[in-house]
Amino acid sequence: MSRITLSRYLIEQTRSHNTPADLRFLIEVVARACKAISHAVSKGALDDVLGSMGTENVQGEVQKKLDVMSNEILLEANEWGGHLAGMASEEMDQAYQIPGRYPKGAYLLVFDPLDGSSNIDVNVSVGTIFSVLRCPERNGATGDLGEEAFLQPGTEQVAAGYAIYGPQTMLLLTLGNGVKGFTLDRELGSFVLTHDDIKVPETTQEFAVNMSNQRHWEAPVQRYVSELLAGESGPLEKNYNMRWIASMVADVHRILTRGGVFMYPRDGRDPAMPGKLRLMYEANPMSFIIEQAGGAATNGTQRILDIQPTSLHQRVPVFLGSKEEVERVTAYHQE
Ligand code: AHM
Ligand code: MG
Repeated sequence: MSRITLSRYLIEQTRSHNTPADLRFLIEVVARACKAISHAVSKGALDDVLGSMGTENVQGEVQKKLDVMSNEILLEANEWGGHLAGMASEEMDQAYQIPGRYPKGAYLLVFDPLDGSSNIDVNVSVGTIFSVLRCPERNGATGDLGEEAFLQPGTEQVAAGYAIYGPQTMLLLTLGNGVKGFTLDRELGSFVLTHDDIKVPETTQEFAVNMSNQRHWEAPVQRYVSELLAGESGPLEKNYNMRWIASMVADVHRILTRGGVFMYPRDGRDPAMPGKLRLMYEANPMSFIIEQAGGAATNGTQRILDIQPTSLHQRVPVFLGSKEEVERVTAYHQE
């Protein structure tokens, strides 16, 4: 049987679901950038790409060389094609303006260029997360594109995906009709459809959370996790296993493959930081993918995709994965 490449999948989407040609092009460009990032990541110490830049991003996090390189790869790949009105990234304080010498397009691209920064230097899976929105009407305005254009709830995403740079490089993608998984064939240089119609199992016996933060969590999360830990003799009457990779892409990828619940709860240390993960380029794209795969995603009290963003780098608590567990921990927040 002939293999379905990402390009063929996208062309077939245009035929069956009217996916616009410029969106198709956008996804292809992002995928090409992910191949370049995958290549850079795989070189590691050979190309002297490990370690820090000695700079901090807007969130006060130390930037790794590969964080900065990945950001540049995505910007350069996407700025000239005429498909975007602007970009925003974890690694940039403000929205990135498409240089005046290039045409502007209908879409906005938001990304975390290299998620799982703490794993870069230790040869553990990292990834790229991206979200695509439509640029609101600018009514003839010609000045810089402001942050407001990006502040749309996750329900407005027209596409979302992530690339995971692990033992295989894979691209997981949703255009709003299910989730497809493509594996990079390095010899051919193309992403090949290998995982059709991915579904998160509804029930699970696996959870992912950074347990070292336990003492800072709120009561509903304390209760839920203590019930998970109580196992068969506790109220949930089953034993759970725990995994924490500390790369959201890798934890989410495991959940898409074999189920589970992922949590990065609010914690009491800094009221200005309600959780660690960022809404626009981590929680929203991952929640879109998880919902499209039949799972659920909330911030404890609200569906993540319904949250009206108030700033580009806003953080939110995240509970996502198998429906039954996400519903349980969400219900505990309501009691
Ligand atoms: P990053 O985008 O700077 O890499 O931070 C996000 C990462 C997620 O991938 C992961 O789930 C989380 O931070 C891990 O946090 P912790 O260091 O508390 O384990
Ligand atoms: Mg990240």
